[in-house]
Amino acid sequence: MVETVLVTGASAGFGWAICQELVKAGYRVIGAARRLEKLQDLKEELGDSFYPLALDLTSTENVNQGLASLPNEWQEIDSLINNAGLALGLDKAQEANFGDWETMMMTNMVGLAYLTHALLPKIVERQGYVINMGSIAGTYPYPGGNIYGATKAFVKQFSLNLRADLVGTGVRVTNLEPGLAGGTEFSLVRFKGDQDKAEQLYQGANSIQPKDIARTILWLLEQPAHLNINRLEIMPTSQSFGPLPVHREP
Ligand code: NDP
Ligand code: 8X3
Repeated sequence: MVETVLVTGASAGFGWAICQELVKAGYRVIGAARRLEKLQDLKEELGDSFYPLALDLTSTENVNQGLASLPNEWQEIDSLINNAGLALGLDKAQEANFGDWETMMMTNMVGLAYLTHALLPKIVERQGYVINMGSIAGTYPYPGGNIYGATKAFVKQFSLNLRADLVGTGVRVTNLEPGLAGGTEFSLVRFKGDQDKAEQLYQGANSIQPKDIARTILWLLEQPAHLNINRLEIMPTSQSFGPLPVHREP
């Protein structure tokens, strides 16, 4: 039986590469995002094993409509890759825009939780898998990471708490926590279209690439059913840890 996997954030970056990798490996993939035209391009490439689903995670109504619109042959979803998400801005909390905070919370937490809640009964029935896209930002604080990091800490704890509830069902849950990753729209979105600023971040860093994440997702899905990888933190070799700063009075 070919498994069906729903991947959010399929119109760019990690999600795009995950869809490519999973279809190549023989899965049926529903790719969800707001930009349907991008998903149609992916459909051109991937063919009948891919279904493009227009869906805005910030609207529960829109998520309901999207799921209800799936044709019968795409209704039986085994596994969910909650990959969609975003950071907006890198301002200090005291200078940040609250609208940006709301968008991050609505997308990275509320949307992710709503979709998971909607699909979980099916996933339990089919003993599937939930893979959530966390981040190192959910563990290590950094200046300007305020709400973005907090949303990823939510995703991490939600993943672990799902494990606590799902024990005995055969459903697996993983929180995947990447560090600096280029080749996606992430920084362009964070810096609101400032291409130079976005590019500078990756210069000389040999950062994680979408293909690395896609291969990791496939590896997770293909682990034997008796193994659950709870959390998986990945960094580029070039990224490491720094000392904690101390502010000193002059
Ligand atoms: P991209 O910006 O390239 O992709 C983000 C995806 O999320 C897009 O497909 C976008 O599609 C989708 N998305 C955003 N908002 C919504 C929404 N309201 N409804 C539905 N889909 C939405 O970023 P990445 O591929 O880099 O990021 C993917 C995930 O990985 C995110 O959760 C991010 O936080 C996480 N991550 C990224 C890292 C990095 O350094 N790149 C490192 C660690 C984690 P559309 O605009 O068409 O809706
Ligand atoms: C993206 C990684 O370090 O820019 O989640 O927050 S980071």
